[in-house]
Amino acid sequence: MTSRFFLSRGFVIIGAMFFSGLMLSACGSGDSSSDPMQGAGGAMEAMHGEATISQELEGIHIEDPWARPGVEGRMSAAYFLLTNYGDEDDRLLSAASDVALRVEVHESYEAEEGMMGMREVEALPVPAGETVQFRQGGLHIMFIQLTRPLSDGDEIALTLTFEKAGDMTIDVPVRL
Ligand SMILES: [Cu+2]
Repeated sequence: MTSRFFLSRGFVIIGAMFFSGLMLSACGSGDSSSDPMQGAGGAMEAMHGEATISQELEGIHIEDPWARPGVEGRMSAAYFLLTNYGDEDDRLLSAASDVALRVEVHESYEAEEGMMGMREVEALPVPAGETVQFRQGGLHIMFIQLTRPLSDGDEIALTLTFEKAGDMTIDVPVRL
């Protein structure tokens, strides 16, 4: 099952009424930069000046996880760097957390001029020896319908299920 969300800069005000500004910025549409990837990179640098957190299992290494604050009933997103130090290619099959009714692996993309969309990725390749970046304006873990508010300073548990490495539960700090 694939979810699709489309946002247009022209619809930002309407979108904000329904989904809140957090969802817009979670998916990179809030960025006024003409290049969403470049804009996201700059935001990441600004937000990642703190000490990094690393968690590892079966050759799968998660670095610097963080999630956006969010309002109960709305959306949020989580980001991290995912590296496969193992000898075999793997795939990220799903994500789960008790902080949201639905948790999906999403990618943002430019649907057409001025439009940003995001869609579910059902089996994300994580090739041996490579790092996959989850970041604003790109891949992200989408929390849909938060079961509780997420506030700066909270920590949430996120379980990632890999085809070969199996389940990996990581602690994800919530921060601005
Ligand atoms: Cu999303």
